[in-house]
Amino acid sequence: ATTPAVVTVTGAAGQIGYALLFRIASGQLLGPDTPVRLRLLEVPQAVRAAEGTAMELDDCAFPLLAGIDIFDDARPAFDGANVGLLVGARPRTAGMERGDLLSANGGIFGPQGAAINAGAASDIKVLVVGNPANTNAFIAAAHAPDVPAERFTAMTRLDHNRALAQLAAQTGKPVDSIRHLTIWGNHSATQFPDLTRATVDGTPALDLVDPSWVSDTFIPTVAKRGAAIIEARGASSAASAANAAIDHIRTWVDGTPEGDWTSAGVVSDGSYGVPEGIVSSFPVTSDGTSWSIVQGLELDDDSRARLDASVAELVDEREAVRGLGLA
Ligand code: NAX
Repeated sequence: ATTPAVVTVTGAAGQIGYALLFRIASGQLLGPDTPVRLRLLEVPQAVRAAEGTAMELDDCAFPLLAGIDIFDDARPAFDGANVGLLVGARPRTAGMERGDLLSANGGIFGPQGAAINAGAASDIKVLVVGNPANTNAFIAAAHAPDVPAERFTAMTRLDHNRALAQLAAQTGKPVDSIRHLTIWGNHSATQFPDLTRATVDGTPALDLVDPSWVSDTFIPTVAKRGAAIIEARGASSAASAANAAIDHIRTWVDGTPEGDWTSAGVVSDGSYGVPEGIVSSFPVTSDGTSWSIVQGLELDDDSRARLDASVAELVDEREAVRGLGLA
């Protein structure tokens, strides 16, 4: 039998956690041959709720679930972790200033980065879901000097999947006929969902849709989808976010299919003029171990301006985090 992989999930008692844990335990994260040991991290007041979820996980009798441990302290929670899904975060509440939001999240993601540095397995793969995801990943990476920065990623796969669904609906083609779609920049309303290189059944997407649909409908629909879900559902995206987290890790460990790429927030190496060290979404491929930023794409003036605007927001967040002494 294979040694179980250790998967640490923070915010385990939250709504994304509830949509995520059963899929991990059933084998959808690491495949049907890899047993999983779950480590759940919560704040003390939510540990009881996490215990309830653990009882339900037990009651599924998942053959691949090797055990569940629950923690309210990051150090033991990340001990030996092969995968870290950092979902729990401090949400922005009405009237909260950005500095307060970043401080609260610095207090979460700094210690979690340090815990990963101290005790995670040498092959640790980290996905930050909790918002502001890119900057939270930046903070965590800054507190883990011994872990290669490339192991810290932020989730833009939900934006990517939303973009696939919008383009598929508009062209009347299945989602799996689409290649080479990209989300650039921050996981926020400034993100740039880019169709300039996308193809649908091999035909350039821009030959199939109207330019005004791209700028007036497609880009804002994808960028503001989170708010539209809240408006309709009365709660933020949960199952679709959990699904995207599964997709992100699955692609990381299985590799991207030949002839396609996906989108992920990764630490910039300076590609496309994005300042080195910033966690930005890019077109990326995985070889099953690490992500690589797709090189050599030409950005037209409109694309350049959209990417620059989103990167400016990330630079501002980085400066604010540094100003607060959080990284
Ligand atoms: P919930 O409020 O339902 O759950 C969050 C959980 O995190 C709570 O149980 C809370 O107790 C826990 N938590 C808070 N601080 C913690 C800490 N220091 N250690 C461990 N656990 C802690 O939120 P949910 O809907 O599950 O969303 C979680 C996060 O995902 C939010 O930050 C949200 O903004 C973010 N999202 C990110 C998305 C993305 O595409 N990157 C999309 C979906 C989602 O909006």
